Amino acid sequence: MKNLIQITIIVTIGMFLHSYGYTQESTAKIIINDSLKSAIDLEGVIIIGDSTSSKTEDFKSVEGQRTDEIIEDLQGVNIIRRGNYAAEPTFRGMSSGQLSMTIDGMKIFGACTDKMDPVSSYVSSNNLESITVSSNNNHACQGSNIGGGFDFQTKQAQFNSHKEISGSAGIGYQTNGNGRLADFNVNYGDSAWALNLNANYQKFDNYKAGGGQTIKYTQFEKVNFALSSNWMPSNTEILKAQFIYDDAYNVGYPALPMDVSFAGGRIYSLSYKKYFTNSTLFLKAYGNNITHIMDDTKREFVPMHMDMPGKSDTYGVFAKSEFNIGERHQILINPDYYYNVSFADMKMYPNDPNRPEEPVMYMITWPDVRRHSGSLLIQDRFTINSQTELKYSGKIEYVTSKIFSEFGIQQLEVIGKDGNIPSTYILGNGNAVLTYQMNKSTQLFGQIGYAERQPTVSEGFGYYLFNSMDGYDYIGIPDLRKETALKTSIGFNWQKDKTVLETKIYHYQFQDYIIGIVDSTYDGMTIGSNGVKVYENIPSASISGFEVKLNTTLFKTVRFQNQTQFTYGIDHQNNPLQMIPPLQNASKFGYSYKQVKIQLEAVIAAMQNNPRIDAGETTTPSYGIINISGQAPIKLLQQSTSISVSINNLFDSNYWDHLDWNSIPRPGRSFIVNLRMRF
Ligand SMILES: [Cu+2]
Repeated sequence: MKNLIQITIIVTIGMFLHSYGYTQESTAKIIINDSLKSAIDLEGVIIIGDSTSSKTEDFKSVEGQRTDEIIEDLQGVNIIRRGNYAAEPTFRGMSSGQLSMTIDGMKIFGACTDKMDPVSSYVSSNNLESITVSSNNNHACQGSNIGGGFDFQTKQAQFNSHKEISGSAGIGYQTNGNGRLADFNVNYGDSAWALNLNANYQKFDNYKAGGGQTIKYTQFEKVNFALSSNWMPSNTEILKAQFIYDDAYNVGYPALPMDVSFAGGRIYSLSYKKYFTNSTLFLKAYGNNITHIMDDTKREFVPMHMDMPGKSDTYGVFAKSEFNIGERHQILINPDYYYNVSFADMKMYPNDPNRPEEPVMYMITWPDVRRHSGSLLIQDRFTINSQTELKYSGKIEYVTSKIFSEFGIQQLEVIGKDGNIPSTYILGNGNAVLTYQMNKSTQLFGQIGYAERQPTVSEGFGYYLFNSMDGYDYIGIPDLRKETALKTSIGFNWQKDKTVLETKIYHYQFQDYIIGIVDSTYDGMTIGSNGVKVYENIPSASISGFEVKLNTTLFKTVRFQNQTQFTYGIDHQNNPLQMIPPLQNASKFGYSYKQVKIQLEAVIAAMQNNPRIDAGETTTPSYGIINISGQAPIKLLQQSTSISVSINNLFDSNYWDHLDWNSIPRPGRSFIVNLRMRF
């Protein structure tokens, strides 16, 4: 009832405010994901079909927003929260192994057996240039997977910038959680050299949920530096070097039994691009080293203290060559190789005063799994006629993984598995998108694809990984079959003047869907666990849904955006799949006059009464929240300065999303103030 009243209030206020507020520009259809292009050519990458992209200027309505808050705004995207930091992005009810996540095309695999460190946690919001979310895994040189992927494009150093040295610095404060934020960016660019340094710092204490209850273990501290440098040795060549340094300390995870004392990422790359008359060649070599240390020393009532470090090292190289065959075919060839090492272990310290002789116990949870992957993608963008275009692609990937820890192999023998045999998969992926420009304002598209993925390191090799959502220890199986899916989507875009309407319907039909199934022949190892689940292939599953987005102008001065999304997922026995978001609607009203901007946002989520009970899910009530923000220029020290003030969760609602693990309430009302100076 309370929720119904709130929703009514939200809608009423929304209608009333038709005559005020706004900021969001229409979604960028063109992503200039290579900022250097402007120095040479102006043509961007055009995303065709079933994808969403967002440029920084579009989503950054509020200064000081965090990366996961930005991601959550994207169409088809929801986030899984286990705490206040590093939420895990999902796309249409698919997560982790079903999606690929890359930063500037680089493959990165988190080092946490509990998914506390999704790839997005290693990019800071002020270093983000754009995010592309695509249902077609082939477009952006990503790994084989089912659901598509996210690519996070970072800021690049700009040549010939309007000033040789330019940049910005900002500080912010958030009342709820005592959040302190600071960031800094400086760019140097002449005609041949460019350098960009970006820094970001955040520190939060525990936040309060709506109503005032303090949510313990929601604190975190994070620092991120990114350096990118570009050099143009000639008019047609660019050489880039990039380094990202990211450290997080003392990160609480209230939905899990453990926190993180340290999570660190070192991400580096070198790339080369050459423009020819009718083609381009791009080469990139990269590496990243991710360290993750979980501990429970800050928790009360720990029956057995544990140390759980993990690491993931990835090295890769890929090439992309684009060229034209005749007038109608634009070909992309993309060979790709990467190597990943994943290792995680745990030490358990018994502290039963009656049994002081109990020794420290040791276990390896990711047994030094070394994975090699090589793939080749070929794509043709075929212009059939002036109205119709067909983009089709095929990708083949060979991937092999082997355990290198003797101890890990012995552990598997205990449960009757031979860990000496490498697990090898040949993965085939194919995709076709047909777009038809019906008339000046209407574009239709239809997409069909077939996709295969290998099991993740946890699904294939995890050993007694505790899942605090359902309370089971999970065991991976090295000889799981690959998961496959047939996927289709259709939709249309309609655009006239400043109004854009985008609609999509999609369906994914899985075979050999990978999921944990209770196996009562094993006993749980974690104290208090419900038992053991083993990863298995179930015969089938499906996910379907729709997305609608409207962007328009009301009363000439107010920008209005409305996004609706719905996902429905079931397994072969018609039981609901886990982590499926309910119907959601988000509206934004924005008003801007000169440099003053005001925005009102209303988010409504329906109840989710279709939980997967055996995954530990419960029904989730509906909720509605309102956020308000405003930004204005001020004069300070003769510099261009702006101040922004926001109120998040205006009515202090006590709510949580269906995808928030163990129903931990999200933050209540919070005031945020941010001061930014540009030079
Ligand atoms: Cu972790």
